[in-house]
Amino acid sequence: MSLADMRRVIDPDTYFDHNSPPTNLQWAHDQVDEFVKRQSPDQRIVLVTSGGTTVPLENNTVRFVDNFSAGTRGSSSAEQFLAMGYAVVFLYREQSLQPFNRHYSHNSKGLLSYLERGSDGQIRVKPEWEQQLGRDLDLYQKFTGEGKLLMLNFTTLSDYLFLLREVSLLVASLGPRVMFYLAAAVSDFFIPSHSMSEHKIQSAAGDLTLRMNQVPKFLGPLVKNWVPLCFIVSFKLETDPELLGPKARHALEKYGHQVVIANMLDTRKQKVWLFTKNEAICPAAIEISKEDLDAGKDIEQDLVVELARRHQQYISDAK
Ligand code: PAZ
Repeated sequence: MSLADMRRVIDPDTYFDHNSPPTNLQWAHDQVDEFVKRQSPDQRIVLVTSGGTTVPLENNTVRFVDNFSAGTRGSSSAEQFLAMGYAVVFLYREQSLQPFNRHYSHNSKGLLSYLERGSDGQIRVKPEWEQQLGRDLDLYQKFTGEGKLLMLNFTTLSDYLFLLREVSLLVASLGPRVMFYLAAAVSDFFIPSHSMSEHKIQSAAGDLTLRMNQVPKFLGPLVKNWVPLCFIVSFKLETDPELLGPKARHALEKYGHQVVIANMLDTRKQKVWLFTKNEAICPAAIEISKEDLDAGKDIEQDLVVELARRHQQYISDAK
């Protein structure tokens, strides 16, 4: 393949011609279409993306590159958006944390530790878990039953990008009342399908050297072409504190969207900074104490309240 071909393949506009859509794309399209039609004309809607994308090393995938994200931010935020009256499309990595389920699915306890057999022989929830589990079950059933929570899952980078574009194009015409809350940890590098080994990479040849291409920057097309009227919140994660501010500012300047939320890997559950056009030098910080964190408070409660406030202002300004 020539260099020119390579460049064409990794251009955001042509990415979709060179990679296969996920098997749930049509299903997701129909679900989102129905979901949107069910909402009232002034309903605020948010697309929350959550969890990490995988990057396969083989077309018949045995091995893949993954990342750390558990989906805590996304699943907790989705609960908070629902509590604040939003309708939520939750685009999440398969087997990562999900709203209302998140307290039970991924801890060291395991499902069986929540259950016991009563004296009547029936299996039941242990009394100490009844209140919390009952509350989460009721909320989950309420929001799904009312058509306010729609969950779509992805695994690979490519699944994610196809689904993101699909949802975007379906909600674009709703304009300012739609928020994009892009908390998923999306890979920066991938191996294009045509450069990948077709079958399982064999070890007989010795060490493995990987060459990965840069993933095209999709925030550009998203902001400019797919959903130019929507309220867009992206996230920036770093491990080097010197880079966080400059990179968040750079993203804001380059894409011109509404908010970049900056967080450090180690402290992401306790502190985030909100960069906006008017707060590029002195971003607003949202922080919770270690005591609050240990007591089970999620920083997303405060974060989402603040974003919803800014979103409401954005909607009013657009009228
Ligand atoms: O999923 P999680 O709660 O473990 O982590 C959340 C996060 C750090 C992935 C999110 O806050 C974030 O920064 N997402 C964007 C990461 C990036 O820069 O690609």
